[in-house]
Order: sequence, then C-alpha cells, then structure tokens
Amino acid sequence: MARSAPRDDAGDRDLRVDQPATSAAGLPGVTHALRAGVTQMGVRRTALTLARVNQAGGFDCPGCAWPEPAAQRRSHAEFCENGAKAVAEEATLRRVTPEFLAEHPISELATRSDHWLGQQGRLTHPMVRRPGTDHYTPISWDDAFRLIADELQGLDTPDRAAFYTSGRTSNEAAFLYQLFARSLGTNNLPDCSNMCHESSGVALLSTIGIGKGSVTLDDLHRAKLIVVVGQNPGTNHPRMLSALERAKRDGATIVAVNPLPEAGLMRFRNPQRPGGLVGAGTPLADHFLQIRIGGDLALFQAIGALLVSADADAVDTDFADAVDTDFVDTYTSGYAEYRAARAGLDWAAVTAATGLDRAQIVEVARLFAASDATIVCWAMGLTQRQDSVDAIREIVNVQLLRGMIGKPGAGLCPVRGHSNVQGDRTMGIWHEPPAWLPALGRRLGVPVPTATGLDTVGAIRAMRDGEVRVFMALGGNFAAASPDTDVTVAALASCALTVHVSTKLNRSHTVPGATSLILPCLGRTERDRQSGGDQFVTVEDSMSAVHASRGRLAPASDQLLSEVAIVARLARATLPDSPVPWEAYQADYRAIRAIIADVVPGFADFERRVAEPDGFVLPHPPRDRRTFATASGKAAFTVSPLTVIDVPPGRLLLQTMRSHDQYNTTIYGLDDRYRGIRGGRRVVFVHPDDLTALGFTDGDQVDLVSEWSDRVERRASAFRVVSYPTARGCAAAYFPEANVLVPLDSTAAGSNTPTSKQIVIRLEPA
Ligand SMILES: Nc1nc2c(c(=O)[nH]1)N[C@H]1C(S)=C(S)[C@@H](COP(=O)(O)OP(=O)(O)OC[C@H]3O[C@@H](n4cnc5c(=O)[nH]c(N)nc54)[C@H](O)[C@@H]3O)O[C@H]1N2
Ligand SMILES: Nc1nc2c(c(=O)[nH]1)N[C@H]1C(S)=C(S)[C@@H](COP(=O)(O)OP(=O)(O)OC[C@H]3O[C@@H](n4cnc5c(=O)[nH]c(N)nc54)[C@H](O)[C@@H]3O)O[C@H]1N2
Ligand SMILES: [Mo]
Repeated sequence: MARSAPRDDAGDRDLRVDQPATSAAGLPGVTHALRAGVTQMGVRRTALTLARVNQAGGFDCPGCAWPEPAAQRRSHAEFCENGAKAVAEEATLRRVTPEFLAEHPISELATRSDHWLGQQGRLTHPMVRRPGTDHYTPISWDDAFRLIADELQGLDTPDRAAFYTSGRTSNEAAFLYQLFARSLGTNNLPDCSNMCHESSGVALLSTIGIGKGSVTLDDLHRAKLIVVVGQNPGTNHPRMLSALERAKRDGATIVAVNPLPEAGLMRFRNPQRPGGLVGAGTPLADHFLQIRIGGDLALFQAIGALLVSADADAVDTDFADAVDTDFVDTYTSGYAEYRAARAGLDWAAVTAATGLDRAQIVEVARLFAASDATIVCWAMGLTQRQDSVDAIREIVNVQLLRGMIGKPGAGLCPVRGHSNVQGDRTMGIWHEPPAWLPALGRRLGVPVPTATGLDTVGAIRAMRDGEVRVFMALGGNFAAASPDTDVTVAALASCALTVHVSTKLNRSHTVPGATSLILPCLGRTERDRQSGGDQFVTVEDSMSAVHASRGRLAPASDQLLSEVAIVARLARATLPDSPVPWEAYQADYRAIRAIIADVVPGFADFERRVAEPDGFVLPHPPRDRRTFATASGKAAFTVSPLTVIDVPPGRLLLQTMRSHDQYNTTIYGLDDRYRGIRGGRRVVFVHPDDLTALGFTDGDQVDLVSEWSDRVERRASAFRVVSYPTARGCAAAYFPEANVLVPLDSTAAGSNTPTSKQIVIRLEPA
C-alpha cells in the first residue's frame, strides 16, 4: 500500500527549500524556543515553566538524555531550543477532551498527520473505543482497569500480552511496570531502546561487561580528541554543543563522521554566553569525514589496522608506539587474534565502504595515535544497521588499543535519546530477565518468569501472527515509531485489546485493537500528589547520573493519574492476591525507591543520595576501576568481517532521521531550519551528482520504493527531491514518514534493531 501525504499536510503545498544553515543554536535558537513556548503556553506559563527546567528542585527536561552540569556550574538557563519545544508540547494549554473525540471519529483521525494529531493538545479523560464502533467515549478509571484486568485474566498464558515502554517513563513507574508484567508471568517487555541504542548495549555488554557509556560530563570537558560518529547534536542534543565548545576552547580536536555536514557540528553559537548570541559562531569540527552510510565499521577497522601497524604500507613511524601495551596486557583479552585479523587490510573495500580516501583515514588515525584522552560519541547513525553491533565493537577495539577506558577525559559515549531510556533499562524494562530479578521475586514472594520475552520486532511479529492479543504501552507511539508501518498497524489492529498510557493524541490511538483504551497521564512538568503527599520521581541520564524530577504545574486535567498510579491500580485489579504492596507504592514513591535500593545494584541509600542537588552517579566498573564483568574478566577485543553494503546500480542507500522540528513521532512544526527546509516534511535529500546520474533534478516529485530480499514492494509516495551535499550514493528522508519503507525483518545482527538507516531504495517519478 502506498503511503502518501495525509490530507491536512496539504501535500506539502507550502514546502520551500533554501540554502542549509552553516551554524546552529545562538540567538535564533532562543527566539524559536520562546516562540514555541508562548504559542502553546502563553507568556506567564512559559516564563515560569522554562525557569525550572533542569534546575535543582525543578523537573528534568523531557527533551534528551544529555546530562546537566553540576548544580554550582549550571548556567541560569540549562535548556535549549528543542528542550523548550518538548516542554511546550507537554505544558500546552490545548486540550483533547471527550467532546473533541465525540466530534472526530477514529476513521477521521486516522487520515490526519502526526503533526495535526499532536497539535490538538493534552488528553484529559480516560477513553475507550468499544468493538465495532468508530469513536472513543469516556470510561471511568475503575472500569478501565476492570476491563484490562478481565482481558489479561482471560488469556491462556501471560505471554499473550506485551508491555511496551517509551523512554520518558520515570524510574519509579518503570520499576512498577516491569514488576507488574513479571508478577503476571511474562518478560514480554519491548521498549523504544530496541529501536534505538540496543546495538550499543549489546556491543558494550559483550566487550566491556556493561551496556552503558564510560564517560562523565567532566571527561568530555577534559578530552583532547572527541570523535562524534553518526550523531546530529545541533538538533537532538543541543546542550552537548556547549560541552564540545568548552573542550575545544581547552584545546580539544573534534572530528565529525557523518554522511551529512550537519550545521551544529560545523559551527555553533552558544546561546548561554553573551558572545555566543551573535556572529558566525565557533567552528566545532576540525575534521569532517563525510562517510557513506554504513562505512563506520570499515573506518574503525582501518584506524585499528593503522594503530597496530598491521597494515603493510602503514606510515609506521607515526604509529610505532600507538598501542598502549600496558593496558592491553593487563586489562584486555583477544589482542593477538585482533592484530592478526587486521593484517592485509583490504583498502579497496575500505574505500568502497566509506567513500573516504586513504589519506583522510590516516590523518584521523594519527589523531587517535597522538591523543592521550579520546572520547568517541555516537548515536543513531551507528545503531540502526545490519552490522551495527560489530561496528560499535570496532570502536571499542580502537579505544582498547589506546587504553582509553577508565581514565580521565577518555572513553566510550553512546549518547542516549529519550530522557530516561537508560534508567528504564536499569529498572528492568528489558525482554531479558535482569540478573537481580530472582532476588526481587524472593523478596516480594512472587514467582518470576525466566524465559526471554518479546522485543519490539518480536512483539510486532507475535501480534501479526495472533500470538499476542493484548498490547499495552506506557508512553510512546508504537504505530508510528516502529518499522514497516503497514505491517505494524495491521498487527496492532488485530489485537483484542490495545492500551495506551499517553499524554498526547498520536497515530497509535488511530489504529485501535478490537477494544482500545487511552489512559491519560501526568507529564514531567506537572504536580504529582498522592495520598502520601507531593511526590517526585527520578531519572538516569546518558552518563549514569540519577537525579530527582519534580513537576510544579497544575495537571492538564483533574482526571489525570500518574504513571505510577496507573500501573499500581491496574496491578491491584488484575492480581488481587498479589503479595506486592501496590497501594503503599502508589501512596508514597519512597516505598518504591526503598525496594529499588534493596534489589537494584548501585541504588543503596537511594532516598538520601537522590536528595543531593546533583543526585548521584551509578557505579560503572570499567570507568571506576578498570574492572570488566565479561566471561574472561577482561575487556574483549573482537574480530568482525569487513562489510560493504551492496547497493545495486541505479539505487540509493536511504537513512531515516529527525528534522529540527520534531521529537521522534511528535512533530512540532514543518520546518528543518538547519537543512533549509520550510513548510513540509516529504523530502528526500540526494547528492546532485547522483540526481544527474539517475535522471532527476531538484524539485522533482518522486515515490521512494524500498527493495529488500522479501521482494515485497514498500512505497512512500509524493516526496520532493532536494539536491543536497550528502555522501555519494546516499539519501535521507524523515522518520516517521519513511518508516513504511523499513522491512520488519531487516534488523541488526545481535540486537534485532530495525535498520532504519540502511534501506536500499529506488526513486520513481510520482
Ligand atoms: N529535538 C529532538 N531531540 C531528540 C530527539 C528528537 O527527535 N528531537 N530524539 C531523541 C532520541 S530518542 C534519540 S535516539 C536521539 C537521536 O539523535 P541522533 O542520532 O542525532 O538522531 P538522527 O536524526 O537519527 O541522526 C542520526 C545522524 O547520523 C547520521 N548518519 C546516518 N547514517 C549514518 C552512517 O551510516 N554513519 C554515520 N557515521 N552517520 C550516519 C545522520 O546523517 C544524522 O546526522 O535524539 C534524542 N533527542
Ligand atoms: N525510521 C526510523 N524509525 C525510528 C527511529 C529512526 O531514527 N528512524 N528512531 C527510533 C528511536 S531512536 C526511538 S527512541 C523510537 C521512539 O519511539 P517512541 O518512544 O515510542 O515514540 P515517541 O515519538 O517518543 O512517543 C511520543 C508519544 O509519547 C507520549 N508521551 C510523551 N510524554 C509522555 C509521558 O511523560 N508519559 C507517557 N505515558 N506518555 C508520554 C505522547 O503521547 C507522545 O505522542 O523510534 C524509533 N523509530
Ligand atoms: Mo531513541
């Protein structure tokens, strides 16, 4: 089925394409932030709300997982343009009421764009769609919980239910949610991580023994070399640019590895410093490797080969002492095999994979050899391809060669997406049973399941095949965020019951199961009052720092429940004989933190330590003590084959990415300012020479047709061609419009992450 523009996008009639921006943030950033705030919240609420973002006693920015500086060093305004937009979307004064849903049948909502759906405002009442009807109608909370409980109790096995989580959920809610699923008897806990940094987690767990990054913000500030691979921080982690700028001021060299010359990486104007508000900004990247999509594994293999001088023609003198033999001997395993495997590197294959010439790679390898404090950062440009796990392991190899783990200014830095996606995993949101689960079960007297559960792709397959009948989501927008949109939508619609705990209307609500519930919940910005008094929640950032988040705004409606309350009340309705003190947990979240402190490693004395202004940092054995909980007790070198993605003639390799005006499936607006796009999203960016070779020109209307081994034709219709300086042979379009092109079964080896950045397509005139 061809997916074309929804009716209210007006087929992107107003789409305009200008020159891309040459720098990011600065004054326009702040102005845009305030405008977004005022449009949704009004002047007073904007001022009040933004003043509390990321401040002690305030709430954690729901934007991204980048850490805040220590309280005493925090700039007055520790938020960015896109954080402000995320806050405005939540704190908006617009409302989706029962009256609204009476006026708009589901069949009509299904034709609306993601942008339009999100712009309608906050959900105010629990709503149900009954079988065979075309409307959501109000339902009481008690009836909603009863309905879900009946459905769950009627399943022949608890594995017929799947419980999805998106990464905004607090530690407390996440912990209760996994406890509920496991008390029920299933590990079917798919989450957004499965589509996001799962490849990083798998690669790091198998090499350094923990699936989290090994640096702190302070390390970033102290680094001498920072390599940013497959990440667009100007849009997705704007506060990271301040850290990069600061490191650079202290002499760090910055390398960007990306198929696109992203504005934020090229130049940056710091809105937090007076001098940053005007002028052309600081050039950030000293070196830009414009890599082909999928070339990263080859690039890091080549750098590794140069460092170990296994390459016969290596410029030996530069790399003579590049290997930190003390570190390698003491802390690692597998070096001999790694070094042997790097002999006779196939440079022709490296060039084909990367599109880079050898001199460029040698130059960057020299930077690695010369730096005694190197950090490699990465995000979705690395995690959403078939070879992602191996590609990340090649980064680990290079960092191990140079002894860059467990020393100041050095390390591995997967930059997380959702503001608490890392914390959710720490809290047990995982389709595998966490190591501490048996202890939790014993402590509370609940038997816990031991079999591996379903991840995101597994859950879609199971719904499609009729094996999962109840789908519940704690946040997120499963229908739009998942791959193979048509398959996912049909899978959801085939369920007996779908339940979405949400703040805003989204695509997933328009593709209901036979019965479907929308359960509206409090957001981060809102006051959370329970019978035990005002509550706060906790989150963990990308660098394993845990801190409190306290909302202050009056809730969007007096019907809203907190996520904790929703899970606790659902658990009581479903498991009346459960020995778990659900009611006490709901009344006072300190009780939840107390059990977390007892069972989750690193959380001892949780309540006291999280009361500190900066919270506390979780232990990270490789970072703290150079200890590695791997099979050998050492950090593992790994050997992977060199991959060159096969793109047949006349085809392009497509990546799907974020515009500057969206938060995943929440579309703030139709502009992508830094890339020169205004008033529309159905664009495909292609190199001018590829356009000429393919017989197209800028402005043409095309369909994108994805080609994959299952020979199913996946088509996204009516895209405007934009001539753009991406790497040759590559193309880019926005997520989620392009998700229809990502085959469900095309996933990363080892992590099962959909290959959202590796899709072979052809262009067809529309
Ligand atoms: N404002 C805002 N902030 C966000 C989000 C948002 O949507 N909006 N989303 C949040 C989430 S959940 C996440 S996970 C992060 C995502 O943060 P990013 O990973 O920065 O997000 P993407 O837009 O997917 O950008 C991927 C980048 O990788 C590059 N890339 C693509 N393919 C390759 C490749 O093969 N090799 C290399 N080296 N680079 C490649 C792309 O050109 C692009 O610059 O941001 C988080 N923060
Ligand atoms: N093609 C392609 N697909 C991708 C990606 C890509 O780069 N390309 N990126 C992937 C990545 S990195 C990720 S993380 C996933 C994201 O997948 P999800 O996390 O599932 O999607 P979001 O768009 O972040 O979810 C937005 C919805 O969350 C709800 N929400 C917001 N705040 C709250 C809250 O506080 N509580 C609750 N209960 N609900 C809330 C709102 O209703 C909103 O509509 O998408 C993945 N999909
Ligand atoms: Mo993500």
